Amino acid sequence: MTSPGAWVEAMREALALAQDPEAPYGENPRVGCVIVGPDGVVGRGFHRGAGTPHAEVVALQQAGRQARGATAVVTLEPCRHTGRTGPCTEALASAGVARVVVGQPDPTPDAGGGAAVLRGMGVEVVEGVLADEAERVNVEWTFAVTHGRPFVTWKAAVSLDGRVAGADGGPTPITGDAARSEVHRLRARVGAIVVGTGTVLADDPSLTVRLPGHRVVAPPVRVVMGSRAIPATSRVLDSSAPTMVTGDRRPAEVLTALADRGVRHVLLEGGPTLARSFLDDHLVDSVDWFVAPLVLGDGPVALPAVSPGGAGPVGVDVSEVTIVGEDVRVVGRVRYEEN
Ligand code: AOF
Ligand code: ZN
Repeated sequence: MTSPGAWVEAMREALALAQDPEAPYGENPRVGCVIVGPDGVVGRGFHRGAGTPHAEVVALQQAGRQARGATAVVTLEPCRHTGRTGPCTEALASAGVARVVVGQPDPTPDAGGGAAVLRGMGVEVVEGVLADEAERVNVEWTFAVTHGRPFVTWKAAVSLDGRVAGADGGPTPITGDAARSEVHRLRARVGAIVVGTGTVLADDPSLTVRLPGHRVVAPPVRVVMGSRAIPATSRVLDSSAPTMVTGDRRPAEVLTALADRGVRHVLLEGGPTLARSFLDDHLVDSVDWFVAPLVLGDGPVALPAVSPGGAGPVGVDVSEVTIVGEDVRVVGRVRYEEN
C-alpha cells in the first residue's frame, strides 16, 4: 500500500462508502474510510449522522489489531476536536495506523487541521487524493461551514411561458409524476424547505418527503416566512414534520437562524416574492428547475419584475440538463456579477 495508484483506488472505495444510501445528508458531512493492511482491506466505515461514530472509528473497530502499521484512507481530513465524539486523530494514532491518506481538507475551524496533528504524532499523511471528488460529496456542507450560512437551492416548476400557476393563482399541476418524485428526492437531501405565507395560502402544501420505500430519518424542517397569518388547519402545521413559522421576511436573518439549528442546505420552494427577495440579496446559490411542456398563457411567473435596487439578470453555470418524464430539469450554480 505504498503506491499512489493504490491510494486512489482505496479512495474511490471510501468515496463510495461516504455516499452509501444509509449515509444521511444533514448537519454533519458524509464521510467514508477504508483501512488497508499488507494483504488488503481490513476495515471499512462510513458516517451515519450527527452523534454516531465517525467513519474512521467505524473502520478502526472493524480492523481491530490489523490497523497497526496499516494505511487509513479517509474522504475528509480526520477531525482533531472533541465534538459529539472524540478526536479521530487520537483514535488513528493510538490504533497504530502508520499512514493516513486524505481526500478533502476539513474546512471547519475547530475540527480542521487534523493532518498536522497526525504528523506531530509521527503518522505519515498524504493529502489531496481525489480531493475534488471528495468535496463534491459534501458541496452544500462545505459551503455552509465556509460561509456560515446554509447553501440555498431555488426549486421551481414552470410552464414554457415561465408561469408557476394558472390564471386564478391556485395550485395547478404543471410538472408530471416523474418530476414530482425527483422533488421528493431533492427534499430528502435538505435540512429545511422554505416557503412564503403566500404559497401556504394559495397551495396549502405539505412540504414533506414522500418517497415509496424511503425511510425518512430526520425530516427537513418546514419554514414559513412572511408576515401574513396562515390558517391553523394549514397542512404545513400538521405533525408529520417540524415547522418553523417565522414572522421574519429577511432572508439573511432566517438563514442565520437555520444555520444555528444545524441546517446546511435549504430548499426554496416558493413563491415568486420569496424567490425575488433571496435573489435580490444574492442568497440563491443554485437552481433546480423543472420546465413543463405546457403554455399556461396567464398566471403568475416564477419571479416578479425586478424591484428598485434588486438583482438584475443573473447567470447560471449549468451542471445538468435532463428529461424527467415529459419535463426538462435544469440544475446549476448561480453566478452573481461582482459589484
Ligand atoms: C462526521 N463524520 O466521519 C467525520 C467528521 O462534533 P461532531 O462529533 O459531530 O463532529 C463533526 C465534525 O467532525 C465535522 O464537522 C467534521 O469537521 C469532522 N469529521 N464528521 O460527522 C465523520 N470524519
Ligand atoms: Zn472524527
